[in-house]
Amino acid sequence: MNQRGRISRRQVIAAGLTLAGGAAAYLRWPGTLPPTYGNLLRMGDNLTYAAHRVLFSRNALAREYSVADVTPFPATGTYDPGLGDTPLAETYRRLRAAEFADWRLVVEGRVARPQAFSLADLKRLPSRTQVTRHTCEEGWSAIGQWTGVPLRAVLEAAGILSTARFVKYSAYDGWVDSIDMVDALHPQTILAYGMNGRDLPIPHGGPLRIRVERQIGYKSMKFLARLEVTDTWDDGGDAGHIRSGWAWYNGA
Ligand SMILES: Nc1nc2c(c(=O)[nH]1)N[C@H]1C(S)=C(S)[C@@H](COP(=O)(O)O)O[C@H]1N2
Ligand SMILES: [Mo]
Repeated sequence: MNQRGRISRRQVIAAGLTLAGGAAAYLRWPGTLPPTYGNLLRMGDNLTYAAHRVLFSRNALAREYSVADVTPFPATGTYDPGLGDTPLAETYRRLRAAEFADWRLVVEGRVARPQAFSLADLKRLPSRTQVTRHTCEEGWSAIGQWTGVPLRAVLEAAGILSTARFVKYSAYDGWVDSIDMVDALHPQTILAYGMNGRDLPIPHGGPLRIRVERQIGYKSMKFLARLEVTDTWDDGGDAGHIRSGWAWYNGA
C-alpha cells in the first residue's frame, strides 16, 4: 500500500512481474514440466499445471461433503480386471480367488526401503475417511465416501528419498499414470480400501484404488498393483493417457 492507502499502479505492475517471474522460474526448473510432445494442447496443460502450482496452496483441500450427500455411483471404465487374458488379469483372478490375502502393493523406486504392503499392513497405518465428489471427463459426477491410508503415510513408511519428484502408479488392467509430489503428499490423496463404509467393491477398484481429489476422475486409478517413486517425469508412455489424449494434469 502507498501513503494514500491505495495500491499504486507501480505495485500492481511489480506484483504482476513477480508472478510472471515465479511462473517462468517454474517453467525453467529442469524437468519440472511434463514434455509437450510438440503438441499445442499439451502446452496448454503445462501452463495450467505451472499456474496451479505457483498460485494455489499445496494443501488446499477439495470440498468434502457429509454422508447424507452420498449419491448413487456408477462403475465405469474397467469394472473387472480379471476378464482379460493378460498375465496381469490372470494374476488378478488368482488373487481375488484367495480374497486378496496374497495381494501386495509394491512400493519401489526412490524410497529408502522398497517393500510390498499387504492389505492388513495398509490398514494398520493411519486411516482417513472423506466424502468427496468424483468428476468424470465424460460429464457425470457422483459423491462417495472413501476410507483408506494417506499415500503420504505409505511413502513415509517406505522412506521418501530427497530425489523423489513423482509417484507413478499402475493397475491390474494395465493402466499407468503418475502425479507430482504435491499431489502425492496432499492430505486427501489416499489409497482407498473402503467405499461407503464397506470394503471397496471390485467394480470400483477393489481391493485398492488411489483417490486424487483435486484432479479429474481418471487420475483416481482403480485396481492398484504398484507404486514407483521416480526422480523424473514419466506418464507411463504408451500405456498412459496419451492414448486417449487425456491431459496428464487435470486439476481443479
Ligand atoms: N485401473 C483403472 N482405473 C480407472 C479407470 C479404469 O478404467 N481403470 N477408469 C477411470 C475413470 S475414467 C473414472 S471416471 C473412474 C471411475 O471410477 P468408478 O468406476 O468407481 O466410478 O475410475 C478411473 N480409474
Ligand atoms: Mo472417467
